[in-house]
Amino acid sequence: MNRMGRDFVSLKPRLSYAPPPLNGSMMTSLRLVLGDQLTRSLSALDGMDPAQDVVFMAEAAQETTYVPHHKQKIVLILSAMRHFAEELKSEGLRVHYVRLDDPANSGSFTGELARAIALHKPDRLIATEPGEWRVAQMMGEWSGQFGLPLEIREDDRFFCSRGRFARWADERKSYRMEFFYREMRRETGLLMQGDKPEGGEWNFDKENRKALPARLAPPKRQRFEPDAITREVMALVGERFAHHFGDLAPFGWAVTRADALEALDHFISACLPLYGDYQDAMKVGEPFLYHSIISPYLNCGLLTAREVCMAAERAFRTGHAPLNAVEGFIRQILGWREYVRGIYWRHMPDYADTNALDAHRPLPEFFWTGDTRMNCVSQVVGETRQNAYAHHIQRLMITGNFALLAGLEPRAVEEWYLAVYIDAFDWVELPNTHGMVLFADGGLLASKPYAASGAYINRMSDYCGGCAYDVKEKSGAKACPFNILYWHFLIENHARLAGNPRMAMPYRTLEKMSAERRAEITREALAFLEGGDKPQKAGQFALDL
Ligand code: DLZ
Ligand code: SF4
Repeated sequence: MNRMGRDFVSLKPRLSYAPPPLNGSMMTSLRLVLGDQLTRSLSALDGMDPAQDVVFMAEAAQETTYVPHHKQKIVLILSAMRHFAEELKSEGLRVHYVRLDDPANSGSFTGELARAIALHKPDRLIATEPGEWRVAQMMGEWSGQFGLPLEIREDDRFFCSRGRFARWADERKSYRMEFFYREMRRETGLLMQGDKPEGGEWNFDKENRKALPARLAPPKRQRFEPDAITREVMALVGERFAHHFGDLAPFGWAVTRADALEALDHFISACLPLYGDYQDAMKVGEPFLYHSIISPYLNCGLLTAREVCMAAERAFRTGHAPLNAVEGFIRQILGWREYVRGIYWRHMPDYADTNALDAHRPLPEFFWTGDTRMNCVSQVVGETRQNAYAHHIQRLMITGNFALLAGLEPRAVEEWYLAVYIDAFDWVELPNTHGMVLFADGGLLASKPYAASGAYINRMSDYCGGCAYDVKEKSGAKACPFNILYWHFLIENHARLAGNPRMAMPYRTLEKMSAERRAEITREALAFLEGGDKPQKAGQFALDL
């Protein structure tokens, strides 16, 4: 569970069932492909010599357990890795692949690399820069440890290199996503008319906040039936990670590029046209609505950001989807996704250690069990357990908003997000949770905390109708906890936030409240935070973590 954790495994070579090395006098390169690098055009595979070179892939216990990943997340990554290795082999490439259940598997990248090096005796190692600071630290030691040159290539699956982002960030004091996004639009030409944005505006979000009409039925989502490889991985995960969070089955995620492309096609044809309108809506029993659900594929490499953005742009150009939807979708990928990656690499490792709002409460058990009387939280945790997925507004405005208002410890919240969501890798999860959700970076990433009372949740969802609490009540036993915690959050953080111009309005309202009302808020909030939310079925989904 340690972000900075190193592995101290033995580097002694052991036997492996990987193919034996071929004899030859030319240079042999061992080419590393990590579990989130499953892209055929990966820079580490560039210029591969099929006769000499060997691809290295390892299922590593250290990676599957450093947070208690959702079972479906482990299945997706391991099954996608196995399928990717098979595809490389069918091209005639040599792949050194270590399975998790190989008795000789040492459990770490470093240990498995040592075994592969002993077997294949490469002249050099070639890698693509990893997605995680923790793994980058590990990688930084390999050349010295193994006495071999290690070439680390840029991850050109991203639009913006780390160096490019640093140059952009160096030029300004505060860096807001919106300006970064405009530069990326200009650089890529996506949704541009010459040097002007398509439709005359950069951002159409004002058209994107509609409440979902009660009778609108979102498209049914595709499921991909597990094949023999996936079923084998599911059996392994069921046995080895039974205590991890989340349902193992039904598992319907794509694990191959071909199926991921089909999922992308389905999104573009059936969902994208209404994606913008209902982007922020939430509905009981509709975990996916019009969302793309392609982030797991983008983040492990089955799809590339370029092809996804181009497919969306094509839908606009052919008149299939409106500009507000296409622009909103492209902004998520070309803007937000690239921006958070830039922030991550620019500010790690110190970024993870900040705690600007001095939040220290432990994560409540209901984040794992869903056993709370707050219907909104219970719905989102339940869907997360079932699907390893919740859409952005559920993550931001339900579980995230609760974590922010309740002052939960950033590290605990971050580990939760990293563990439970199928698309969560450190580079994307950390800035989203630490900066956007929790404001723990003090405003580096977001200009204000995304704090909201029950009224927002009621406006954007149908959760409140089925809740034990009353969203209209502001105090007393029935009052919606978000209403009480919202004002308590503002009171507690007065010194830190009252000066923020974007918080001026709520602070003006707070200042008009009587001292008695404020004292009541504090009393009720503390009573709630100290166990006032009486669970209905305590321990039903208790986990052994
Ligand atoms: C998240 C993950 C999991 C669960 N398992 C593996 C694995 O067995 N082998 C692997 O190469 N990568 C895995 N990953 C992804 C890594 O933890 C890590 O996020 C990436 O390698 C990025 O540095
Ligand atoms: Fe959530 Fe409050 Fe609505 Fe209940 S009343 S669902 S706790 S916002």
